[in-house]
Amino acid sequence: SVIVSPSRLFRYVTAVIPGRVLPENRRQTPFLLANQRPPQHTVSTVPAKTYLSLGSNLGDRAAHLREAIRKLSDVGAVTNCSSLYQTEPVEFTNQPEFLNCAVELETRLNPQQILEAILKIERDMGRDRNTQLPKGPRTIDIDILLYGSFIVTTDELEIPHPRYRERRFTLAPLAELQPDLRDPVTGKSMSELLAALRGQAVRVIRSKIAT
Ligand code: PH2
Ligand code: MG
Ligand code: MG
Repeated sequence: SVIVSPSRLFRYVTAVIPGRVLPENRRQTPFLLANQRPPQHTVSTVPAKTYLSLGSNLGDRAAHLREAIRKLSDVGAVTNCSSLYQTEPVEFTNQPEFLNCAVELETRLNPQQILEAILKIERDMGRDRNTQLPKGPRTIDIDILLYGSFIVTTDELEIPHPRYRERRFTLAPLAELQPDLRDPVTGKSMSELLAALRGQAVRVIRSKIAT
């Protein structure tokens, strides 16, 4: 039988693979055979707890984070927000300091639907992926860190976020919200992952930002 190309397939499949853990170098894009029907249900009856990382390093950064959190209430119930952290830029270091925070969201949307919703929020807030550098200055960046304990690997999405374990600007806010939550890939808790990091200055500039 014919295998549908992963990019075409992705429009059909809600690629949520419960409890499936593959080593980093063996992650596969899920595939369906051409004659298989795609799952019909893309909206879950049980709300998933998902954790997002928000960042801004252009303009009124705190206002951008607050606006993004307000807009996220259309995507699901915002059930918790971390403190606001001022963080040293990592990876692409020649750019202004960021403000970062983490948000807990309960939603019945699947990961692809969440991705579409957050990309729309980014666009509505002036983020232009065609003209701005991928890791450069931005008014707002919203990343999905965790979606329950699911592991999702598709052409467009990788959950858990592939780099969140190495980044203090994602882990410090997340560990503040859920220190004992375990990463579904490594089995380590957020506080263990955070304790393993070196460098990357972050400091709380405001506790528990208002929503
Ligand atoms: N985002 C990046 C790259 N580097 N550094 C900090 N401190 N905060 C960020 O949000 C950030 C970054 C790419 O998304
Ligand atoms: Mg990012
Ligand atoms: Mg992003």
